[in-house]
Amino acid sequence: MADILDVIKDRDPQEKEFHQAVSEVMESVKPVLDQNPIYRQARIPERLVEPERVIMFRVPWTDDQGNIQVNRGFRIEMNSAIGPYKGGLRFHPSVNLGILKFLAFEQVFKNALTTLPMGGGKGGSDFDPKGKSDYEVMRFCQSFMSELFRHIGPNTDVPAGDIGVGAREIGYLFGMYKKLRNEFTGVLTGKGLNWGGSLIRPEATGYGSVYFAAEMLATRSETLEGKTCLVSGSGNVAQFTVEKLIELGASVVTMSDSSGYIYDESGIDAQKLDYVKMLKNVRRGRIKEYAEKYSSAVYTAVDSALDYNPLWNHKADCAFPSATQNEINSRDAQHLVDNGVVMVCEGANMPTMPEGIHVFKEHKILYGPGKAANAGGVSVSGLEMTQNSMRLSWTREEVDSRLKLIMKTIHQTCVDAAEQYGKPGDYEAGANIAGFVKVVDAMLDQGLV
Ligand code: NDP
Ligand code: 2IT
Repeated sequence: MADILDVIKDRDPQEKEFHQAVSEVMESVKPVLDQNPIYRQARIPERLVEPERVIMFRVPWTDDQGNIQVNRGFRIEMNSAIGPYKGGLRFHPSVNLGILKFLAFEQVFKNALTTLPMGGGKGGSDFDPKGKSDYEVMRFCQSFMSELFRHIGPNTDVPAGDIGVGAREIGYLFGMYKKLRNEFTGVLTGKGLNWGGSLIRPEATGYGSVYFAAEMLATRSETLEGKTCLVSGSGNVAQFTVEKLIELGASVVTMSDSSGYIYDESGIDAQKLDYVKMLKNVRRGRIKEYAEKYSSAVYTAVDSALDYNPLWNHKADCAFPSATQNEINSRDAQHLVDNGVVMVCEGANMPTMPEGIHVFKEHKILYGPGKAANAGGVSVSGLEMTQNSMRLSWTREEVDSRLKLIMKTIHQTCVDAAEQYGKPGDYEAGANIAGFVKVVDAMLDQGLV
């Protein structure tokens, strides 16, 4: 039987990020496949890498000048073995089929780790919300939903946010779905609090990532208190990662956007974080302005001539990549190690390149892979679905304590699976193995579908 990587590279040679994600998972689960021949006999690898369904569609809309614009919309329904397809929508000019397939593939295993009944999916568009007016974003979202609505539903496929899709976009998307279906249902998560959203959903990915980090540190009898932390990104995940780190007594010294990063030696405190939230969520400005407001901070613009990201080259104890995929290469990883970092916790999806992961493992860094560390977001999405089904809403404390318990359980699941397969302390192997076994056993139970 041909190696599964050769198969997908042959079939879709341009989907580099998808190859990377599949390669990482398949490498980890080799011992599982070797010890359980039934999985290969049932052609599980071949079935896993082929989405159950891919939807691609035209999204025409008009800009504020009255010009017609055309974008491409996608929804990848990857795997529904353990529940309805679930996963975010990304609006970013870099979006293509390969990127969404990588995200959908990761989502399948991540969702399996959450303990909740959710399959995996992902979608989005190459639409760039940057610089667009609210009305333009609304018209785009309405056009996007005017096709997507026929493929999704509260028991079929439940999208949410990701890069470029936050509360504003989810609102416009939900409004159009409701109008077209004449139904008020929990078809999207990340909804507004007064129309079906869950408390703690905005915070969940960042908080969950910090809870996971605390669990990893606890295995070495350490806490986050007093730790210096590097955070990348300044969007949803980064903001609430910083918020929880401040609460736990850590000192966060960096945040970034796609134009550059700020280094604030005196630490980003709660007041400065409020400014970042206003800057990013209300004014939709650039992180550079932080350094114009606070003299303790230095701004460094992205220099595309560099083969490393200087954000990762500061003295620190912990790193929380929370922007995007492949933001840490092997050189960045080496910089982190050289600067004394002992733990890397991935808020983003696949932020570390394979060579970077290799450096972390070589140096026995506590490395929390995205599909485990950032699973808090989709977990609280799952809790939002539960609350919608019951037509009630839980308190902040209730949701937060469930989130904490889920992150603790995911951590333990990773530890146990890694140990069982002879890789103690390897969270990457543990997450991939545990997620994989849960999904593929369900596939076997359900026959060849
Ligand atoms: P946001 O759109 O809120 O923020 C994204 C941040 O990352 C922005 O600061 C953005 O800068 C930066 N960024 C995006 N693309 C790039 C790029 N190509 N190069 C450099 N910086 C970039 O998204 P989220 O915070 O929701 O998502 C961040 C990461 O977390 C993603 O990998 C996402 O898949 C992952 N994630 C998100 C979850 C969620 O619940 N939202 C759940 C689990 C994972 P700029 O504004 O300049 O584009
Ligand atoms: O990558 C992710 O887990 C998300 N963007 C959140 C998905 C969700 O359905 O809440």
